[in-house]
Amino acid sequence: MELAPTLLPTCASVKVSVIGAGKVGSTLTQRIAEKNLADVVLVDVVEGLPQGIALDLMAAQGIELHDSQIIGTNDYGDTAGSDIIVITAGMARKPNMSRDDLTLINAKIVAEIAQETIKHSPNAIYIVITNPLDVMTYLVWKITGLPTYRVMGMAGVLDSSRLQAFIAMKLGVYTADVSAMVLGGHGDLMLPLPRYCTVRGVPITELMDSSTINELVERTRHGGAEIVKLLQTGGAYFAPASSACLMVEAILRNQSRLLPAATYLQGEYGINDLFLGVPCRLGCRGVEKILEVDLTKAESEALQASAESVRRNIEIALAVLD
Ligand code: TXD
Repeated sequence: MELAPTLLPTCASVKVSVIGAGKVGSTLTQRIAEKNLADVVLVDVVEGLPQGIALDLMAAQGIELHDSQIIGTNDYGDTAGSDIIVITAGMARKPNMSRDDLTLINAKIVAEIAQETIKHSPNAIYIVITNPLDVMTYLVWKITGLPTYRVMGMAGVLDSSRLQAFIAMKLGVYTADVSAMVLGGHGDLMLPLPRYCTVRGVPITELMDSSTINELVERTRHGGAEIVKLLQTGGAYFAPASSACLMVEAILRNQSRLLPAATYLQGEYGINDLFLGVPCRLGCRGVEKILEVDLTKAESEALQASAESVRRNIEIALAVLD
């Protein structure tokens, strides 16, 4: 049968490659596909794993009613021409491990992935998820040589959504009515900002006493560890996948959303040459703007402490790669 020439300039669709077909990568693939955001290429070193997950997800396509194509592969050639590359590959925490304990092993994995993927998708926007997040994002930027606005890390959306959930649970209100903000590195020194948390515009400082707020702040700081301890066999992945999907959607749909992301700072908040979580405007070009909110002296000092801890770890990671 001869096909009529297409009226569209090309039949190519939007393509997102997810590297790492573990818990976060496979759940993110499901979210992207079921929201019909893009075709997804899922890559892993383990033979059969991404292929099996892709086949399983495709078998649900007729029920979930989406038309995203999902391909599982061990070959980076299949990622060619990706619009977005999400890196989730690497080791996850075990009980009693900090995110920083993953630096040595994950630096090598993430560096190799950055090298392989940029060859095939020089125009992609990168979203890094692997821990320690702020350090791995820096490595991806260094290795790919991309402009800073095209590389970002996902953590602030997750940390903020945890705080949002804890506030909603405590007050017994609808979660989406709560707006919460967490800045800083994705570690124990992260900086939840109760002054900027509201329920439909009402500051939570008017709805809860300070000891309750402190309790929620501490729970947020250790939100990841709380889940690791319960699961015993890995870390959180449903909310991390949802958080990454929100960022993918903001970029692909050019939504100009104000979201916290690990982004490259050049003097903003008095910090230089570091990726750290701050509020950004995300759109089709990547990080389109960094928003500088006023911080008190104590908040500013806490952000600096978080930055210094990330800086020390970047040095460790770069030393491993030398
Ligand atoms: O907020 C955040 N940024 C995070 C980060 C929230 C949750 C999880 N976070 C981190 O993501 C976590 O600490 C890990 O460093 C990563 C991935 O977590 P996940 O829970 O998905 O880990 P899994 O299930 O162990 O999956 C990791 C996969 C696994 O299938 C490996 O075979 C694969 O990574 N892997 C690789 N794929 C491709 N290439 C290489 N080299 C490779 N090495 C391992």
